[in-house]
Amino acid sequence: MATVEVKVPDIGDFDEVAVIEVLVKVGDTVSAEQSLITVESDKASMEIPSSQAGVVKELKVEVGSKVKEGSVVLVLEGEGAAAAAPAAPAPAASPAPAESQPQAAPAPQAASAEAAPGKSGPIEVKVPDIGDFKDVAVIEVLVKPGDSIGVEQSLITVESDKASMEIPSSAAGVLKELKVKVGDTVNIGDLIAIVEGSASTGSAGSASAEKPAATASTTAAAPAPAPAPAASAAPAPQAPSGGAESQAPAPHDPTVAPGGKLPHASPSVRKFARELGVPLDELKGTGPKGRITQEDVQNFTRAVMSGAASTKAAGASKAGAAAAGGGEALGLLPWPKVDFTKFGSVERKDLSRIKKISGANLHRNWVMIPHVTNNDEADITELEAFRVSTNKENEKSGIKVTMLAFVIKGVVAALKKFPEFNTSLDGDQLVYKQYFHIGFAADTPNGLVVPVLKDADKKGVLQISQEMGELAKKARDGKLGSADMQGGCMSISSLGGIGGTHFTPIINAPEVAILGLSKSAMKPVWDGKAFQPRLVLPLSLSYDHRVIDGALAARFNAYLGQVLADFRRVLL
Ligand code: CAO
Repeated sequence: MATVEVKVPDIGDFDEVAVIEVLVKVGDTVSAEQSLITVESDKASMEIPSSQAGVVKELKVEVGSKVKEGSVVLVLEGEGAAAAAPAAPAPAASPAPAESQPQAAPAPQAASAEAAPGKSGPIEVKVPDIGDFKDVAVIEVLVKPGDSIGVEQSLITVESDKASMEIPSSAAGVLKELKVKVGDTVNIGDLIAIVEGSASTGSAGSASAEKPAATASTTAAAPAPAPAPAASAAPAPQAPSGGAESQAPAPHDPTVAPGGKLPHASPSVRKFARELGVPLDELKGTGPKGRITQEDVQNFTRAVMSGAASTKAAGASKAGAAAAGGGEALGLLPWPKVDFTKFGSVERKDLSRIKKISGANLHRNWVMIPHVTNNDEADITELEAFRVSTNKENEKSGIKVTMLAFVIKGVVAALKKFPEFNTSLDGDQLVYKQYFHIGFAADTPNGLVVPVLKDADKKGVLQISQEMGELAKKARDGKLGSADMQGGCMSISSLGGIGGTHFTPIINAPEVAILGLSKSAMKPVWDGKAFQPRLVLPLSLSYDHRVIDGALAARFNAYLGQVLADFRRVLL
């Protein structure tokens, strides 16, 4: 197999740059344009991509090596290797190289400033010579108006299809105006920002001797919205609407410390961390000068996954972790560990399979859905009389009609009148269902299950009663299939056969409401002239307050009560 040397291409005006990361190892199969090493000048860090595909035979550099244009990075062996010329670096001013010889991004000089060094007043900071690359996408904005910035502090990260690089400022002062935003494309000479200069304004490309080498890690304010691109060659992320000044509040970027400081890491490592959601500020870099390497990010991720470490994660991820079982993630006290045998004899039994499954679901739903319960009552005096007479008439059929079957029909009528109850949340969208499948909680010897009665709108009360009986039997016999428990629009939990006055049922996600029925009882109800003995059914409607307002819930429950009081309303 033929071998080829991959060399450092034109990296701009810089003589020698330090290798701070080696991203591949001997034996790796690399593709054309895959990043091989990260180098760092005193102004920026950048990645040197491979000019061709192949297998790494020999590495010619290591962390700490100094390289310059033409230095051999590694030796590749592969199909394309023989044919491909060594990655002869194209001079910055030459036409773009052939596709098979991608060129690394040159180290950008500090963004050029219009104003003369040392002058105070507004200074235009522009994109410096970034080599042959045209229309590079801005993937991060690292500063915001009002920030005090230093000379050579990184302002933005840009990304071509070959590499990402940071553009540092040539001027010190207060950032007055940003002229770019994430998603913009920029070219040499484009205006990045206007800085209200101070006396310390530096000249374009100047590299102060005292300046620490790691420009990418110098302090910068919280970046503007920076959606993580999927890969370095991914198209530019969608720009947020409006100019930089009118940008929406920045979404949480785990790679930026809460104080707005950029952790000491190269653009590719920050991007990698963003993709994994790793908070870089919580990592200790093992690279030179404490730089966070890709390996550090991987090790941290492994540690979190194995439970050996945890992040100071934001509320959302904490809630997720809590839903997965750990209350510690919510900052709660650990579950009390008690030796019950100290107080008397005990027996231990495993939770049933159903209890384990339903428990995890109930816990998630309780934690993640903001529940509110609306309690109301329905006068079912006439309906109960009708139910009793219906059962008498149908005695021979063997079908017994319970109140639950009527309530299912009543709930369908209410769902039609208040379609928000027949929805599911999907991100920022509500999915409105045009079918009416009603789940009902069934008590079984092994625990709670929720079979779903399909197309309740198309069925009469007798058919609903019959199917409910069959589903309840299947549930008790442990014979419900998963299809029997899927597709529910709203659920009903009836404890009416047992007792209670009201309770708070837990919503069966992704549904947005559940109706709890308690035991109906005769009550004195004032009819305007006198108290009348009426049979009253308690209704407890729990709803997802993200989707349903309290007033709507009260209307739903009141309407359901009216329907149950006079079923002719269903016909209206
Ligand atoms: N008020 C007063 N009595 C009621 C009533 C109510 N709201 N609902 C039912 N009843 C009566 C019935 O009329 C029946 O009386 P008779 O035996 O005299 O005819 C008796 O209570 C038993 O009814 P049932 O439970 O057999 O029938 P159902 O249609 O009401 O319920 C089913 C069916 C499967 C839902 C029920 O058996 C069940 O499992 N319920 C428990 C649900 C549950 O556990 N929910 C809690 C979930 S959260 O942990």
